[in-house]
Amino acid sequence: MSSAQQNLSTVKDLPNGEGLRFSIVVSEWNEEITGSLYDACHQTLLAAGCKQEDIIRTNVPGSFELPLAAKRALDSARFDGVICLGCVIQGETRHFDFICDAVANGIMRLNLDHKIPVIFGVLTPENMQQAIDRAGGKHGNKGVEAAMTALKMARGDGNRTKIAGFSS
Ligand code: DLZ
Repeated sequence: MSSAQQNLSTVKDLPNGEGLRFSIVVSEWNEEITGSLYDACHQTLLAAGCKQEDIIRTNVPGSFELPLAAKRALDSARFDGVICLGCVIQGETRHFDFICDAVANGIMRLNLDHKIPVIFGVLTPENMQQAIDRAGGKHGNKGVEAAMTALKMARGDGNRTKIAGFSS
């Protein structure tokens, strides 16, 4: 995740995406932010060698709906990975906490229940400026990171462990 301390959105060592199919689920809340996340994510997948026709975008009304749309994509058995993109901005009530907890838990559950990676590409900033900074601003673009993570996990590079004397 990008932060004031580090920007992980630079594309180096882009994993090979040839032959991989991805679903990208995009929340319509804070559309100017999620649109930028999507554009960067989509471009990264194309740069990795994914075919345009193998990248399917689905919109949902808000971040709370991301896990259900991701589950539908998983159940279709059409994809090697699902990328969830959203932006929940902290408000004055506890709504923020409920949405963030529900989305994070829902996506984690899908990861553990299915053999297909589901990526948490949801910004949870305190204000719009922090969101802008992470959606193509001074802290990079989390959409790039989400695509990189999806590529690594879909290829299996993200779950290989090297322990002395043991190869998985
Ligand atoms: C209701 C709501 C609010 C207040 N804020 C956000 C937000 O900042 N980001 C976001 O993605 N969605 C928000 N939503 C909508 C909820 O995610 C959800 O769509 C509704 O509660 C309906 O289930």
